[in-house]
Amino acid sequence: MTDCIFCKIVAGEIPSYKIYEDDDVLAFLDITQTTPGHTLVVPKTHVRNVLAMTPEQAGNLFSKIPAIANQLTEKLGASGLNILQNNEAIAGQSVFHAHVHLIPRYDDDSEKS
Ligand code: DGP
Repeated sequence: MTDCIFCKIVAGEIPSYKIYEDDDVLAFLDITQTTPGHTLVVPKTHVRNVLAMTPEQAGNLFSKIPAIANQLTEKLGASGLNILQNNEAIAGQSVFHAHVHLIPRYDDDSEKS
């Protein structure tokens, strides 16, 4: 999709700090860094959100989450991790290319979520 910021990140047209990449997904640091290591995992093929996904698209995305989440948690020394996923504006989605937030949690972080 020509006007999608995450499609541009996938294409390398906008820089990102890559955490993980394979044929189906790209994981990169979220620009907002809710906590250090806050990462977004996106499908390389444009799809609006989970509500618009086929089962195959969902499987290709969500099957990668445990390994990426474990890698982040271990490398950053986090004590846990939030997995968040917003669908449509009413639910907090601001970028309309499906993505999963991985938010590492630390014993001394100030996030209340
Ligand atoms: P959501 O609100 O669930 O749609 O989350 C969208 C996230 O995308 C938000 O946490 C900020 C992040 N974001 C928006 N633009 C960029 C960008 O250009 N680069 C990166 N790395 N993250 C972005």
